[in-house]
Amino acid sequence: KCSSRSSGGGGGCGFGRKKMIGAAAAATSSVSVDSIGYFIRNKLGVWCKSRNDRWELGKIESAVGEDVTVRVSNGNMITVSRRELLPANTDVLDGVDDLVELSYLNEPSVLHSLQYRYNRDIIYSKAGPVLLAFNPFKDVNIYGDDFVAVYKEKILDNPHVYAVADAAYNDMMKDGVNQSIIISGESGAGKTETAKFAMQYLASVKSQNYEMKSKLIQTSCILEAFGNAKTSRNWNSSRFGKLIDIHYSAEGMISGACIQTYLFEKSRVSQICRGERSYHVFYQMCAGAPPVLKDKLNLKMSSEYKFLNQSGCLKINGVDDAHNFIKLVDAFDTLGIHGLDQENIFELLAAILWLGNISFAAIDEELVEPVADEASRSAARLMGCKMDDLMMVLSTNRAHNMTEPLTLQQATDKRNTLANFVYESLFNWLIEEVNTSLKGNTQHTRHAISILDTYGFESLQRNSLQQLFINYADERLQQHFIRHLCKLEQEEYELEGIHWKKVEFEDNQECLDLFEKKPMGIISMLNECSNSSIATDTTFTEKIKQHLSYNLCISCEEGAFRVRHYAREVQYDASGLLEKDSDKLQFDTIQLLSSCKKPLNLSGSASGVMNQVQAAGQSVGSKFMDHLSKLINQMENSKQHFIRCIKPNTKKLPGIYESDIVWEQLKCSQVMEVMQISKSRYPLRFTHQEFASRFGCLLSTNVMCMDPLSTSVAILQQHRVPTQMYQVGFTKLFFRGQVDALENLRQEVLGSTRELDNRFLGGRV
Ligand code: AD9
Ligand code: MG
Repeated sequence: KCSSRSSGGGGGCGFGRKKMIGAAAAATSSVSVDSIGYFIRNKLGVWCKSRNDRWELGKIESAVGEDVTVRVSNGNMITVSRRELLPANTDVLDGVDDLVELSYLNEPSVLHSLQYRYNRDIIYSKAGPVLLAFNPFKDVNIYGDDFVAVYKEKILDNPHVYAVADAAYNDMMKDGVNQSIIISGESGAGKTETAKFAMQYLASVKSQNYEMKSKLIQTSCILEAFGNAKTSRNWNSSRFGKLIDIHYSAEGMISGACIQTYLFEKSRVSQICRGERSYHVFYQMCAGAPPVLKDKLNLKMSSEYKFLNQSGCLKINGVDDAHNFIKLVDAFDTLGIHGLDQENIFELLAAILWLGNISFAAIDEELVEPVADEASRSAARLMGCKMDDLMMVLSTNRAHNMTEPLTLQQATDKRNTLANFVYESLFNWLIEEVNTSLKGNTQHTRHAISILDTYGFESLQRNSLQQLFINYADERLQQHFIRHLCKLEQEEYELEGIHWKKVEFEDNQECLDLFEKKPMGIISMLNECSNSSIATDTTFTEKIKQHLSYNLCISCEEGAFRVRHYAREVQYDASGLLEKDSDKLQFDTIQLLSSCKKPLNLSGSASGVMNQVQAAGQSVGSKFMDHLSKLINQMENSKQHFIRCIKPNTKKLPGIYESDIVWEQLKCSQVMEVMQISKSRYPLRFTHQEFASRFGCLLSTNVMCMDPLSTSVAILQQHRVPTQMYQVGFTKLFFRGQVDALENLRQEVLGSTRELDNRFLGGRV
């Protein structure tokens, strides 16, 4: 029996597609002992693992005791324990659009279905309420104006990022509620590309104001030039998280937009790992600046700058930096950042490169001073400060009327901190400029659609503060994802006392407590230590050990600690954590920056880079925790659409599907659990009151005086709505699908052909 209550989904269940959709989640269990005979008689497919640990599809030939012999697709026989056998779906279900439609939601079935689609360049699939987006690593020709039109007109309704964007736009227009599209996935999985496609759709869904549309599209070019870089995992890795709000008027026209960024990786300016690059804009400028500008900036080739040549990687295959420089200048023009501002931006970038070339000469065994050469002269000139002041800052620490000479390490660190700071300030200033340009007409704004392009989980060889915060944010967003799609849904079923097959999922609250508890969580303790003059990285780890060892998600080692994140365990190096978290500039560096004339004020704009000098000093962690809470709050107050990007292989090549890599991503993002809950989901709900008053007209008059619950049940029984289609909760009725038959009857009874009352039905699915 395949009713919602029987929830077993074992081998004996029929295989008709429609019938099985009702079968609940537990269909992941192995082929039951009783059904082996059924599988043999009906030549049904099963999955078993071969010796090399790969899933093989086959048919059961015979079974003796615990052992089952299976003939796999290539004709070989494999003998496995019957407990290791999993039921396979019939071919009819190959490549279904929504994985929830599979009769069996087990690992090999899901992997097979996704591979079936991927091999045919069908990169999008639904996993219940989540869109899975596979990175094709090639052009799949499913984007652009023609495709926008096709999804707009609903000519196609297969899974696509355009379909998600379309749903968000329509829901906003219909329900008058803000929407958010939350894109997550590993580095290189395709989040930023997906965000751009969503934005492209949202900018074109109605014939929008041309100027605003092109500004919005061109924004990505600037953000990527300044905020993306080649890493070992992605040639165009975003080194910041971003949320783009697109504002709409009541008529659905774009009225403006606003970008928020977080956790920008400034250390990349002065330090890059082998094989990686710094921010694209440096290489673009060195390759593409016209001769006049080059002269003005005393600009050399990228290979001549230490900040760029330190990693042994200056070029990216297939990327034309010089051409991208032209595109960047075009984007600046489109967004209204021209002339003097552009020149000042390039002066600052060149100043940063020259800062990196400043070398130090020993003045005694330990101490050094900067060399007065082309590098220091160019850096001072381009920053608009006095050469002597720069030399002084890089040769001594001055505080409280004391002057201390510097060691090579101290001098290098100070120079790098200065370069990182100037670049980060420039990045923040640019975001403000872009936002000013996108501000549009706020008076007309009614609602917004936000697109979140998050940082993916990171576990590098050496993990420091940046990874700690990225992974904390990822942990928080994962909780949001799971809470929204699993926890709240099941809690409501439980509260309402309806019968469903409970799906267990891992809650990461314990790991979040580790970070968030006050005053004894990692972020609070970090904040306290980085503001203390006596705390060190060692005392910080001691403190963790002392106060957090009760938490099973953490363990401490010499100079490091390990956190068990929902995705993976990561070891964080404690050295330098406090300094990075305090993010303080030395007093004399601040003075130097304040004395800078021209470029740091970027044509005298009130929100010039210098304003950021004053803002520096607040602990990075505490700032970020506040920002993240606001971000999540904003999303919670909107209708959410989830997209999970998946990397099909680690080689970054098209046409390769590595099952273990895909499974790892599905498993750790808990997409399987979300699907299982969706399978037994009741998407349409009415309170008894709502249902009784809407459909009460379908009852014979003698039962009209009953309470709403009894009226509702009477309506359902009188009209013979199949019991597997609904459940009766304490305060609500839950339906598996639409109640079309009742709606049609209601229309007949009311003798009216008018359209369904959409407002009444809206928002309940
Ligand atoms: V990171 O966390 O910022 O390092 P993302 O953002 O997840 O990462 P990104 O969008 O940058 O990954 O995608 C990586 C590369 O995959 C892109 O540069 C494209 O070359 C490729 N890609 C991703 N999605 C698509 C697509 N839908 N079609 C074609 C794609 N290529
Ligand atoms: Mg990205």
